[in-house]
Amino acid sequence: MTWSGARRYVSLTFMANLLSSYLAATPPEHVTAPMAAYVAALDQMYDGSPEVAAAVVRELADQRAHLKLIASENYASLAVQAAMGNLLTDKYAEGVPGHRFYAGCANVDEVEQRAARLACELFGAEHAYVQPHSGADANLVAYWAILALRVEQPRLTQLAVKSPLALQAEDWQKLRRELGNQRLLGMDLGAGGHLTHGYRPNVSGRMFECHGYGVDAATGVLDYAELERRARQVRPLILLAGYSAYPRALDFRRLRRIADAVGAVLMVDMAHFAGLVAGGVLRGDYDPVPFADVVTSTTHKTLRGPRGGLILCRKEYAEAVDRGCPLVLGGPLPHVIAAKAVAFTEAAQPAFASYARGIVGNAQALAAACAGNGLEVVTGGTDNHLLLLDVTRSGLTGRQAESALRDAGIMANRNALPDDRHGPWYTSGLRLGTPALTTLGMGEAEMAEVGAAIARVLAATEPATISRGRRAGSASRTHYRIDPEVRSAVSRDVARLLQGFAAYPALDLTVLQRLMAGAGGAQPAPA
Ligand code: DSN
Repeated sequence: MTWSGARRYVSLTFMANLLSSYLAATPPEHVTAPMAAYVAALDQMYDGSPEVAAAVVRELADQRAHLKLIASENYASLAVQAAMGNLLTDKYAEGVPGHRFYAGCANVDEVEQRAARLACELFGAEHAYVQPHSGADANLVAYWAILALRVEQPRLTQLAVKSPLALQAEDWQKLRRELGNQRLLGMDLGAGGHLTHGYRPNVSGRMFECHGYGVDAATGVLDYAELERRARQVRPLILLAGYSAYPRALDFRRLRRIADAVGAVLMVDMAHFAGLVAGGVLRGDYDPVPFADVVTSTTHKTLRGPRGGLILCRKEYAEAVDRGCPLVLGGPLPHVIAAKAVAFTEAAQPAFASYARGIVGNAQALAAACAGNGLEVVTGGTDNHLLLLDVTRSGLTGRQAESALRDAGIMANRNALPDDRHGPWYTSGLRLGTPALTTLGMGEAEMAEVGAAIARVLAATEPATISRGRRAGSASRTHYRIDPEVRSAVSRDVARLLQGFAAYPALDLTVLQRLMAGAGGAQPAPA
């Protein structure tokens, strides 16, 4: 850049000087590395976009002010965040370590190999692929890897060619139809499955002939005998296990037997409970890795790493899975892979095992507190990190319950229940998870308070009455009225509870807010 170019560049930046303000206002003995690093990062961010820097600080304030019970969320460590926010984002590295389509990948190779090795060690897996950008990507790569190995490869061998590129147009069309004509058997979305497990509006529901299995209508628990009957009837290529809203442990030995009985590939999506597997809570028959052919996961839920995906598989699937790019993915995200390596290192520590035990203990304590306060807990409890409440009795929809809780400082998400009469948008259920509160250090005593607070809010909330139109006079499924006194009292209780359990305690929110407010008038620096 020429001198005048540099001057022009500087003229477009905003000079907030957050770091120098922080250092000037803080006695040296009170300056901490996490605060200095965070303020310096915000300073850089502010130069690019003051609005984004401000949103980050507002988000911290928001996270500090609410009890986070969203089962799929957590608080990734500052080390994980720092590993994600750096120049590794610049690098293209399509391919796999040692075999890339771009020059200069030595450092990315090192990071990716480390992450994959750590993932194998953590889960006792034969092979790990750490490139998927998300759980949805991981599932798509896994599906296509299974299709490649089980459908495409035999056909290519039969036709004596090595690659689909060598096929005649007619054979290629035939193979494409064959690839698109396979059967997937996964848990119904309404029973707690995931939308990438064959839901029609998702690509998974379009590329397979999809069949679903549910839970027992009376108990809400998976009925393995019925699942086996379904599997024998459908004879799927893939039997898929895993969930995003099912509160019980799955018996993978039994699922393996069912898959073997019908010649299916057993694929498990452990996105929600990977941290419980890594922490040794779900072991033996409840650990999917020894039983499944392919296991997919996210890295940011109970596993507490960066937002991203992961695939573990048996050796025979390794080559197909490693072709995730170009199969599904483009270039990997080396900065996120670096953060996965940090997270896997953290998850291998003994402290993570006690964290995982704490998640489940807290979920069970929260379920007991909810039930003890008159709420209906689906299946009567939980074996994992989440529980489901049926809010029908309160006369509310899940949507109303979710909003009323948020008003009182409690963040959870609505969730459809099996055969939900309110459908997937309004729902009759609430999903509560304990990974985030456990990260904050809360224990069973706090769960008792949280359960009581939830019950109190729901008891003090009622649906509003629709005043106009076709449904005038009937109960709204969206609007509600919450007793303002209860709302204020619970908000106060939540604030008091959170005072002892701050998210990111190494960060001084008041200082960050003061620095941002001081920078509010920052102008583009004069050229
Ligand atoms: N959206 C995630 C969840 O909340 O379970 C799954 O993708």
